[in-house]
Amino acid sequence: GPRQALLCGVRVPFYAPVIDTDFEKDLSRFETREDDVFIVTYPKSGTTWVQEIVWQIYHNGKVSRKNIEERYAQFEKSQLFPRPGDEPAVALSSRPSPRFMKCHFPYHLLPMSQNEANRSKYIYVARNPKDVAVSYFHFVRSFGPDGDFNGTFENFANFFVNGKGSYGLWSDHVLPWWKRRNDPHILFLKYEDLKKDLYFNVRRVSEFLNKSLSEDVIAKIAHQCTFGEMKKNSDNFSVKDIDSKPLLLRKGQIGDWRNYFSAELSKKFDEILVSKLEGSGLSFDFGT
Ligand code: PPS
Repeated sequence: GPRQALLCGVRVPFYAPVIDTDFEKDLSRFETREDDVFIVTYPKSGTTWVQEIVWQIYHNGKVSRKNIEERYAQFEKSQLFPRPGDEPAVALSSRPSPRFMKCHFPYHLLPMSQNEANRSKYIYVARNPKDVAVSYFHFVRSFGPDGDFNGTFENFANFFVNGKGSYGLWSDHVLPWWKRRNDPHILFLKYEDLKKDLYFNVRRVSEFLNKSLSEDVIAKIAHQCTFGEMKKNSDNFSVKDIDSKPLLLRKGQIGDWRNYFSAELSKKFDEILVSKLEGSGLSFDFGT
């Protein structure tokens, strides 16, 4: 089907639009609002986690029973980018404020107003690329028969490390966001930091969003957004129309890659991806 491509004889599902420079002209039609919140990531880096944290911050610690897909619009699926075939477009212009959106676009494809009066907020979440690859592998494997990835982890990892996915090379995605980390409308988070100190990071996110919360509410949110607590509401985090499996909450750990990577593959990731971070000040915890 149109959502698939062959790579080294392995079927690769392109369930999201491949990054295309044509998007840029469509993006200018999108009107940002000051109270828009974008959660931006390279896929499998902690999007859902931060979506849930932000939602609870806006709702004073109340846990929603709605699916995360109903609470957030995926920006790529908006009416700006007509998709061939199956998926209906999301009408963003008619959505009430504040609009909660998730997006996997690189920095240059995110709509950003030059005008402070309607400049949205962007929370970028990054995760070490080895764990991202493992998480992504499980994700693509769990698609229905139509989009099934039929390769091994090794196949997938090679496709990932060569930047063949829908969102390009991991380091090309992360670094431009990292460079803008001090812009007042951008907050740069790391998955591994959230894992290590969720309370501190929930407070950071709430301050960034100008939502002042009591220490109790921050502590409550930090507790409710642990992997185990979110897992209790798995149904809220399953992707509809793909499978009923809770694909968005799998293992939730730092360092699971060690169960999948050969020494050689790890070296390849270091040479092609991790080396690109040198001199940028950005580093990751790869777990033990
Ligand atoms: S997606 O499809 O891009 O939106 O996926 P995304 O949500 O970015 O990434 C999914 C991974 O994030 C893990 N996750 C969490 N880890 C720790 N704590 C919490 N609360 C949490 N919520 C989601 C999820 O388990 C996926 O990682 P893996 O390694 O596959 O478990």
